[in-house]
Amino acid sequence: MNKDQVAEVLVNIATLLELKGENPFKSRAYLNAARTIETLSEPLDKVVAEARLADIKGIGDALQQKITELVTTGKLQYYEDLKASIPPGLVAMLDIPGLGPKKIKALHDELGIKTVEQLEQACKDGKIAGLKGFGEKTQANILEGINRRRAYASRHLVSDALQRAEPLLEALRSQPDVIRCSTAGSLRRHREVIGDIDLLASSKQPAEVIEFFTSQPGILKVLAKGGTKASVLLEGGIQSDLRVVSDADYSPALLYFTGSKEHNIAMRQRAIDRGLRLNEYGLFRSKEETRDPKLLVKCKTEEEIFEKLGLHYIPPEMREDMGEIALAEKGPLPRLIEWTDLKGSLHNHSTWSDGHQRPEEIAKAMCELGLAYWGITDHSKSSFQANGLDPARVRQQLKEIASINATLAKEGSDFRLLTGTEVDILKDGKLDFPDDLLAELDVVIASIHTSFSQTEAETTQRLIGAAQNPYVHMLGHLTGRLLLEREPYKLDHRAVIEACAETGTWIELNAHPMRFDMDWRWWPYAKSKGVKCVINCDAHRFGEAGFLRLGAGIARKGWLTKEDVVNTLPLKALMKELGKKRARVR
Ligand code: DGT
Ligand code: CA
Ligand code: CA
Ligand code: ZN
Repeated sequence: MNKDQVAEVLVNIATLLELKGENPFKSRAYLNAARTIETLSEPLDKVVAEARLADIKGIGDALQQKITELVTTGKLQYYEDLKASIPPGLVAMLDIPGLGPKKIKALHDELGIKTVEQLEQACKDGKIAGLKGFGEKTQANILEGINRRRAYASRHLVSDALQRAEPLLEALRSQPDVIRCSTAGSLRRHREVIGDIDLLASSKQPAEVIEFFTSQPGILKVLAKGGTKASVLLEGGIQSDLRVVSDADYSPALLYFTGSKEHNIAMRQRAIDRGLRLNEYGLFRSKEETRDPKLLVKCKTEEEIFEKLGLHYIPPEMREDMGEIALAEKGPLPRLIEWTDLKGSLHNHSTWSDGHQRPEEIAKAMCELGLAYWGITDHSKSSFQANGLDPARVRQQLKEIASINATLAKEGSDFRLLTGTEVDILKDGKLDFPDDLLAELDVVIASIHTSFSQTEAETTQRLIGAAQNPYVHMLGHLTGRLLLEREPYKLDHRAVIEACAETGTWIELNAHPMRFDMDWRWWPYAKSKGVKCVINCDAHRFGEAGFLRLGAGIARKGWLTKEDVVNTLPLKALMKELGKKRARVR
């Protein structure tokens, strides 16, 4: 097991101990150990092999034994026994938003509730509201949480869907009977959340392609299998549909199965208005619904179908019936941003707060990826749960980063780390750091991490206040949502966007696949007001640099071009932009 896997087990143990009502210090010890392991600068197996774990602060003999067992055998008997000692329904309840181990234990002890179904019934019977520490509001929240969890269960993050889809698509591409193939549906449109993975292929031997597809690794179950269609359930719980058509039918089928449904309806109406018919089999010269090949308007590509309907090509990400058809009628669409246009991420964390690598390691890794810069914007002091920095530690960090940059310069590298902070916007709208400290930093992101249940007016005012601070470059993850986990807090997007426009403040497109925040639906409005976007990884570890690619996909859904996104600029031009808002007050 690697560091992250070991840390995950330790965190789970902490939660289970809490669920059992064990001494809180015991579960805190596991949490601390998890964090220590995650941020260990040496390879874990080396430390284990040399029996040096117990030398590390916070790891005693008992923990050393357990971690050693995990690393060497990949399992831990203690953890297995602990899991077996708790009704599985209680563990499942942990997924319900707003329910933590303490509350679940109370529900179990007081009312004997062991399953989510029993909990739902108890809420409906009004039995929860009367419990000490619960009340009407909590009862309603739990019920809503249960319903939401049910709705979430059949949806998947686009990152997870891509990870499952890419090997399947690769395999199809290598299959000799396949002529063309692609993803379709919401995945091709790069929606933030996906129902299922739609795949399309063209072939003269559809049955062979179906056979090949259904025998791929990673398939839990073949749900349906015919001569030209198959549905499978993939490991991880995502369903995937493959359709195989003749190559002549490929483009209309791709257009149709890419959707969205609303975009398709608008396209079909457009065809009808021109005395044509558009369906999954093609574009036909007909006033009635048909698939008669004699009436077919031959189109080899999607571009040709758009052209025959008097439209410029619409990239899949824009096919959401949000005005793209009217735009494509007027002229070529703007050239949307590509992820390779991005030169670095401005919002990221290091071991100084809750990140997993040190600035020095990060600089090396991001430079090797070919990026031009990388912002280190750790949390501010109020985010104590994320090990936020006080001003003294920020100034220490500034020195460390200056020395890393000096070394880079000496080595002739053009790559630079940028100093910064993700400063908390406090409950009352004030920032967690004074202006003089913010003025010393290259990049200042202001984000909300607390008091999510304020009114829309309060939250909006908090965000506008932050935008009005001359040292705040951008607002981070605007709505605080966690896709499939936590709903956004309420805010007036228009008012915040307008305040950003007035003050010259940028808005982040947080590219973490659970966030994609600000939502893509608001970017055309922000763009119309002249508000710039910054696509940030909010990376806490190396691998998350890859979020840039996902974030660019969402930016494309928001109709953004390279010019709309600040971190497409090279270092020098970026530094100049970072100085502009501040220059207004000097
Ligand atoms: P999802 O799977 O819920 O994330 O969303 P989609 O958009 O992938 O929807 P899905 O998988 O039900 O259908 C795939 C495509 O087929 C969809 O993007 C557009 C097309 N489609 C599905 N149902 C209809 C429909 O009733 N009318 C039209 N015009 N097109 C449809
Ligand atoms: Ca789909
Ligand atoms: Ca589907
Ligand atoms: Zn944050």
